[in-house]
Amino acid sequence: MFKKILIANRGEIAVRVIRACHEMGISAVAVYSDVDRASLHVRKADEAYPIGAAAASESYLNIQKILDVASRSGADAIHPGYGFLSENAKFARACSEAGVKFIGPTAATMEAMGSKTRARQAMERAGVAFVPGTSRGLESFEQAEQVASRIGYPVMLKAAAGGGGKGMRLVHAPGELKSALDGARSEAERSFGDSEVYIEKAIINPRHIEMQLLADEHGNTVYLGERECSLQRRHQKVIEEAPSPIVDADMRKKMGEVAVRVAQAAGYTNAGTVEFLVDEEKSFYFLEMNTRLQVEHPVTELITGLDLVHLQIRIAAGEVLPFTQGEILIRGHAIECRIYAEDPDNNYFPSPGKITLLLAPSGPGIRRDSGMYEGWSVPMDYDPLLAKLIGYGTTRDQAIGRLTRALNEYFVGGIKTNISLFRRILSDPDFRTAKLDTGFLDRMLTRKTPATPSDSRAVEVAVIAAGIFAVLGSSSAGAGERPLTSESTVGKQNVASNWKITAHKEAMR
Ligand code: MV4
Repeated sequence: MFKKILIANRGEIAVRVIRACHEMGISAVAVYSDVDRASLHVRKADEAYPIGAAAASESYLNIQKILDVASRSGADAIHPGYGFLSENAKFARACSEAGVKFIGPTAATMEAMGSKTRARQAMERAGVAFVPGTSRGLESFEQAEQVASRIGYPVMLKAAAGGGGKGMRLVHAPGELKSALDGARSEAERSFGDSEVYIEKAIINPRHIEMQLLADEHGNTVYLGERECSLQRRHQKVIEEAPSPIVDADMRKKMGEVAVRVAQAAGYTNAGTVEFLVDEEKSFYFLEMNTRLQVEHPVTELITGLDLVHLQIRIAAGEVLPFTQGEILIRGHAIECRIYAEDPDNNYFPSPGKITLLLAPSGPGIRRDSGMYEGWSVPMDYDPLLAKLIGYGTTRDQAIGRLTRALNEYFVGGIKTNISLFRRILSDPDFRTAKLDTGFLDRMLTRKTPATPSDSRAVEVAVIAAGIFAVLGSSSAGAGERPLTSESTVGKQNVASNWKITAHKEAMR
């Protein structure tokens, strides 16, 4: 087993992996950019090394600097987290050449799955259904016209090197095809340096359901159940849940066995996810494979009782999977909210700055994977994901109830967050009856609702009012409560103080 693991990432996922290392008695090495010097993952690591300026290309994407730290620290393995270098075949190869174990699949597997057309060709060989269309790039406009009329409009043009919706064009009629193809090609070239574009039948209002996989290095591959990831805004997941409300045991078995076939066809090892599009008839089609641990892995952990990061580390250390498919049981329901430093009243623009007050939820059925702490300043240089709040229950309704209760306990002062968005989603009738598809969030956000100040503003007003009441309204300050003094005025949020939190609790009752 490894003695020391370098975590080549930052934020909540770096904290998450460090925790797994410590639970396994493994020393954790952090790397950090200049703006991350005081961040939580640096505080929790056993060793921490500066690797450069804030720009990811100077730090978290810099293969040489990360490998230098691996060698200086004597790390046996590297966990890449998600994003950054986690799906970079060049990095995986550089790790193995440096004699450091990359905790993830091989570079060859990453390359095979990294191109959407190469992945579709692998599916063709494995007999796996993918969305009707071509498994190779379009050679000409005439070929695009022929395939489009064969599969029928609307069609979707996609960049082979793309992902996350970039380089995608929905085409409703033949007259639009030429300009859409030219546009998709030039965007693909600009964004990915690869203009290859393929075509698929467009599935209207699909669900995005993904299957978690685990494969050891001895030929054992299992599926751990699916996640419903249809609630996305601009191709960014907002809420994920497991199991999917529309997948029954029979469909789960079918999708799981297909996903295992995909993994075996790709020679996959470690944790991976196969993404499907599911249409209204519940037919499912291979979309793409993700060769990394995903942000939303906690919902699968909660319903299976498995720790995916522990298992990733054990698999990378050469261990055999400690269970068979039949021993994997799914119990209960988990729903995850991605808490972002974004301003819901200003088009969800990032809202960096200092966290001056942090009241975090806990209690029955609540898990919080967080990378923030009170007094920390959220940098503007990276994805503004602050934490993931996961609610677990025996049923979906109980999970919703717990998550709602926890969101009402969550207060992050000093910056804006999207916490109010989740209160809206979880109380939406269509969400509560699981009428979900990839268009759900856009429909909900464009629906007119009475203009209400975002909750954080409302809470701030309540805190101020309660604070004034707490001082002026009561005859004497209670035990441990300091009277209002100049340096602790409420509302300015300059310092967290006992009576302010007391006032906040009053406001939150
Ligand atoms: C599609 C599709 C409909 N039909 N492909 C979006 C990003 C990438 N994961 C694939 N995506 C889609 N591909 C066909 N043939 C609809 C989407 C899509 C989507 C898919 C999953 C989750 C959210 C989405 C939001 C918009 C469009």
